[in-house]
Amino acid sequence: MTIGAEQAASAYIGAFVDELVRAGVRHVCVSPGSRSAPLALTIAANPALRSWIHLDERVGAFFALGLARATGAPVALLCTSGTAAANFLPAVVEAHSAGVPLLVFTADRPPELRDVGAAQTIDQNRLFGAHVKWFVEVALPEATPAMLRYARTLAGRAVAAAAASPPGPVHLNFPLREPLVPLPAATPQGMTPGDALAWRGRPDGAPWVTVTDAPRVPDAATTSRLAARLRRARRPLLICGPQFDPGLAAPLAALARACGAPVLADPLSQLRWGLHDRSMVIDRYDAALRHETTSARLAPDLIMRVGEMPTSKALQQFLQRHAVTPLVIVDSARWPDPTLLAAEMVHAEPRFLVERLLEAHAGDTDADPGWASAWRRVNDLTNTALRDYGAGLDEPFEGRALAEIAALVPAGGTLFVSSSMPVRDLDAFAPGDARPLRVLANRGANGIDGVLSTALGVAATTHASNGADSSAGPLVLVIGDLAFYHDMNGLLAGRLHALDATIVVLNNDGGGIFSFLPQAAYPEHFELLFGTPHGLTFAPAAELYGARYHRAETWDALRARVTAGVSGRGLHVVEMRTDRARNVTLHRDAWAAVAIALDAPEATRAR
Ligand SMILES: Cc1ncc(C[n+]2csc(CCOP(=O)(O)OP(=O)(O)O)c2C)c(N)n1
Ligand SMILES: [Mg+2]
Repeated sequence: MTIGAEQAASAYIGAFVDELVRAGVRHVCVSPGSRSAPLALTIAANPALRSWIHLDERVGAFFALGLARATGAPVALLCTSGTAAANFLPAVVEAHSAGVPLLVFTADRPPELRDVGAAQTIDQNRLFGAHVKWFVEVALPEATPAMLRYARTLAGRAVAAAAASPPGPVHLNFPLREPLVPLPAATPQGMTPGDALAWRGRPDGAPWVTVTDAPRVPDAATTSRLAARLRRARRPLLICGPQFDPGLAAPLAALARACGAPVLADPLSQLRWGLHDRSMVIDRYDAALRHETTSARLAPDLIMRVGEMPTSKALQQFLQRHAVTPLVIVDSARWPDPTLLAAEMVHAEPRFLVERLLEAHAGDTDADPGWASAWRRVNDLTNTALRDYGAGLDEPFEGRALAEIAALVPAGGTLFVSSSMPVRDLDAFAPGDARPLRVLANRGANGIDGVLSTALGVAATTHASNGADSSAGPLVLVIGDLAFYHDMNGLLAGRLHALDATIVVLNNDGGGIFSFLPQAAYPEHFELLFGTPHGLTFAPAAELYGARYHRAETWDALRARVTAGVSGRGLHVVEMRTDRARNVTLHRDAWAAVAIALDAPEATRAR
């Protein structure tokens, strides 16, 4: 039996989508268009796939990024040809930099309609350049057994490539001919068993090809060499930067204890908050290390770092100051060392290495017992100084706002922080505790774009939004006004998909971060080029998208509104106004309060 071209396309796309499901894909963010219709219709018809419609492709891609970050599994994106595809770029860049698995599907004209002035046609070949792990110009649909095997294998390979460590985006560009609707494809009769397999897929829902990506586990020699180094160190220091493996915290905290090493925990390390042993966790280092004598005095003789480069500039300067101290960095495959100080780069999955180091550590350590207690004393004094400083303020202060909001996220919930000051203020001002929290941010490329959309993608997986599908608690996003403005289109997803999220906008009428940077010394052009005031308030934006809106002018109001948001349904926007210039003064006063505490004799007294 011969089948028509339209039916061939249906069989081919059907096989591809069938294999996506068999490989574990569950979510597809779809934007409207006609060239992509055969894929969109096939995806929508598959009950195992959830289609999330997004009118704005840039929003859809960031939403997919959030979904993929939250679920840990590849999430697919689909759009039509032309600039629609180009709008995926910012999120693809972030996914590539941050190691988030995305399957980017773009529909395209077939070869005969390229470079001849056909509508909505651009060169989509390698559109995302070096920002994807794999690019495939997909073959035109055909329904021969060989091409169905190709479609099935392609889907399996794409999912595996996106998920393989380090995860990232892959781009498949699909040339499609008219008619752009799938027609039911009758399965040919009298096929060989092998050909029938290509048409129907393997029995029992098994994937066409199972891909094994064995984790990078360190060998015994590496483990025992590193364990011996840690054991011999007198002043070992562990540092955990941004990382999203929830299973790393417990073994890393246990290793810190076993080898007498304080562990500096970035707010995105998943180590600052949680039920694990937090006795060695240092969470006030950003403020403490701004104090020169403390930063000079607490000199380590071995540093082991896991995760991405931490956010704190004071910590970066501390690493430069102690450049002679051997620095060992552990990462599955990347080179996360902008300091260029690494003396050893260990390419192993951090959790596996840490677990093996813990096993190899017989319990003995040469660490100076005063070393960890000196760090703890500094941490405690800094903690008290910052807490007292914040408590004494009755005016809005962004540092205190981050501490207050972080304290209100219920155990099991997610705190998402925007780039710019929110992530830095969380680092400096929010102490950890025993609540298991997930703390996320787009720190791959540090963009202030797509933050609302990414956070709402995460919110789509929380318990309230998703019923019994998920155990994750509510989501709170803290975002600056420019980042909020940049991604206002993203709010529509909250309304369309009935998501629950609490969004706190710290509105300082511009880019507050720039007042801390050297360009602040150029007042004649500062406001125009960097301060960038806009004079907006976000009540109308909240109203446009059906979000509840409140302006919080006092700490009590902020607490009440965030508490109502996390226990309620729907989108809650809470706006707190701050003043950029005053904010700089308040930060400097906070560092001064810490310096007074660390200058006191008890800061250095041996216990
Ligand atoms: C897409 C993008 N554009 C520009 C920048 C540069 N940038 C970094 S921080 C910042 C200001 C952000 O302002 P806001 O979100 O209000 O946060 P605030 O600094 O006030 O805390 C800008 C423009 C960026 N990181 N990403
Ligand atoms: Mg701002």
